[in-house]
Amino acid sequence: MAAAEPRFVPLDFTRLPEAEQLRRSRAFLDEMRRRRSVRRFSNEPVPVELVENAVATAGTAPSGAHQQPWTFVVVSDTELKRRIRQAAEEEERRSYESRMPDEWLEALRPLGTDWRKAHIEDAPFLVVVFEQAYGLRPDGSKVKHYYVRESVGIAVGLLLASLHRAGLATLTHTPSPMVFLREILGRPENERPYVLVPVGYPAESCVVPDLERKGLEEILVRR
Ligand code: IYR
Repeated sequence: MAAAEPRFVPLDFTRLPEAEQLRRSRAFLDEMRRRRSVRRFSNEPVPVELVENAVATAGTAPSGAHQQPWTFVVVSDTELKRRIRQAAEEEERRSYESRMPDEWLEALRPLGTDWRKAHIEDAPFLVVVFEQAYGLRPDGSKVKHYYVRESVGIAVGLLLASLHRAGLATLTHTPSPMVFLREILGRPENERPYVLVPVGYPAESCVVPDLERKGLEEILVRR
């Protein structure tokens, strides 16, 4: 089959005055500095459009060869959440009790995590992100995908930023191994679980680890 000729259209770009650029840039930085990973959620409901808009925002991410190799499963069903929590806790219990080496447990100590994952049931929504290791044509043949992990990682960054900007709390949770998510959520074999993101409001009792972020001078190199 002959490939179609590439088509180009004018870029939709708005040039901003510098003062406005700085205002927006500083406001976004201030906002993102307040983002924290939350492990204690209330069960207060969340407007579903906030989550769907965040998924749509994630879908604007750049991706290898523009293949958009991602699927976002938004889970609100109580029974599904219960099953996911149970499976995650089974794996996590084994990990914490015997699979994770001491060095890893030691690295996690400041975060205060353990195998219990109540947040999976408490949060009103779970966004389970899948990477499409390859594409599937309608006839079942495979399409090679490029830079899948990088593309999905960028999309998840945008998802988290959107949810935070909408006044919601999130956690990036990667129960390990997490193939059970494909089974419970009935996803096809080309999709691999990438991350599980509980979304909601923090519980009244929510505390977070007393962490500091690296300063700009530690992460930025000027040449
Ligand atoms: N998946 C486990 C362990 C864990 C690992 C890392 I690296 C973290 O930053 C946090 C937790 C859990 O979710 O508890």
